[in-house]
Parts: sequence; C-alpha cells; structure tokens
Amino acid sequence: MSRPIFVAAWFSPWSERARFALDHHRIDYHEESYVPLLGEPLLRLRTRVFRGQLSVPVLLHDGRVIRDSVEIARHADRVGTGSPLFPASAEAEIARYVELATGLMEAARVLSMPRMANDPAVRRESLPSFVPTPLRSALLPLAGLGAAYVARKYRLGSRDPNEARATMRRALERLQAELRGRSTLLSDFTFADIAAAVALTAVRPVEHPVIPLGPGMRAAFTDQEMAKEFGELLAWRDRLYAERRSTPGTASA
Ligand SMILES: N[C@@H](CCC(=O)N[C@@H](CS)C(=O)NCC(=O)O)C(=O)O
Repeated sequence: MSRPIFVAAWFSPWSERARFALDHHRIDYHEESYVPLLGEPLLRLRTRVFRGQLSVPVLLHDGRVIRDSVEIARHADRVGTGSPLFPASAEAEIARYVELATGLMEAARVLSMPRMANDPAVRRESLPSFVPTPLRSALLPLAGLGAAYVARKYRLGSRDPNEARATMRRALERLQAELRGRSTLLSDFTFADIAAAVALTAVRPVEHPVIPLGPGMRAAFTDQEMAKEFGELLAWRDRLYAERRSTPGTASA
C-alpha cells in the first residue's frame, strides 16, 4: 500500500472527523494543509475536478481520489487495522447520526465563520503553521479573502443565525437524549461517535494536541450559552477524545 496523502484544513471539523478515522486505523499518511481559495487551483489539478464544488478533506491513495470525509473514513475501514467504524449491522443508525452531526456542523458554520472573518487575530491564527511568522501579517488580507470565499461558497450570508442556533439546539438535545449517559451512541465505538464528538467543536472545541487551536480560534468556535446547557455532552466528548483519540495525525497548525 502506498502512503496516502491527506489534504485537509487543519482546524476544520470535516477534516478532523476523517483524520480521527485514519488515526483510529493506524494508517500512515502524509497530511498537507489546505488554504481556502489559494489552494484550490492545485487541488483541482490533482483531483482532476475542474467544475463544481471542491472541498476538503481529500484523500489521494493508490490512484484513487476520495473527496468526502465520510468516504475517507469508510476507506480507512477497508485498508486499516483498527476495529470497524462502520459495522454492517449498524449502517442505518450510523448514517442517521452522521446526518445529525453534519447538520449541526453546517448550522454552526453560519455562526462561527463571521466571528472568524471579522477578527484579524483569529484570521492570523487560522493560517497553517508552514506560513512563517514574518509573513503572517502580510497574509492576513488573504486569510480574510479566504474566509469571505468560504462564506460565499456555502451561502452562509443567506442563512438566518437564529434559525442556525435553533437547528444546533435541536441536534444537541437529540444527541444528549440518545446518549443517555452511555459511553458510546451504539453498542460499540463507531463512526457515529466520531461524527458526534467532532461536531461538538461547534459548541466548544476539545482541548487535545491533535487540534492545537489558539485562544482566538477557540473563542470563535465557542458558544458560551450552549456550552453551559450541554455540559454533559461536552464531558462525554472530552472523555472520548482522552480514551480514543491517538495523536499521530496531529493537525499541522
Ligand atoms: N462533503 C464534504 C464537505 C466538506 C466541507 O464542507 N469542507 C469545508 C470545510 S469548512 C471546506 O472545504 N471549506 C473550504 C473550501 O471549501 O474551500 C465532506 O464531508 O468532506
């Protein structure tokens, strides 16, 4: 097996849920940091996708191009050595949780992107680590353009922030009710747990070396009110990360 290349936005929950699955399966991959807007032409060339939307994460492996976080996790299940994340007996339930978690992340993006875009300190923190310190200030306008580009691409401006908060709250209530104090959503640890745990970034990011967020990014992703209300869910997520999240694929922040 050749070494997969994982193209990811270091702090993005979509990238982290695929990275979590790759690491669970102890896959030795090389992560490349994607910068919105600037990185797109090269990614289009490498994936041979010249039309339509292209997002990250993307996994390039043995001539295959896998362009979706859940599909990357499924690929990890096929080639990796960890316990299965998509056991056949739980397919439908996992799909339901992935939908719930993705809806939560999409609603949260409506609220967090403007917080990121409007704060220069946060934009500076969002630049990947390969950008040297002396260049970071010069690249701030570019980070701003990138944030505006993502906001346009996902039509975030046309979404009602109150509606987004209501969607988030409904998803969190369902997760809390369905977890019922257990350690996993289904009888075993599956991708449902990864999807739900990572989606909780939208309420308050986990403190773990794989996502080394600075204080500005952490604040931009945090919703104080919901963090208080759903403390039980966050405590579950923190335990899950402490027990299950290995660190080989530490995001290159
Ligand atoms: N279906 C995709 C969606 C991924 C997605 O929304 N990615 C966003 C994360 S913020 C992205 O790539 N944004 C940067 C861009 O689109 O240029 C998946 O699950 O992998």
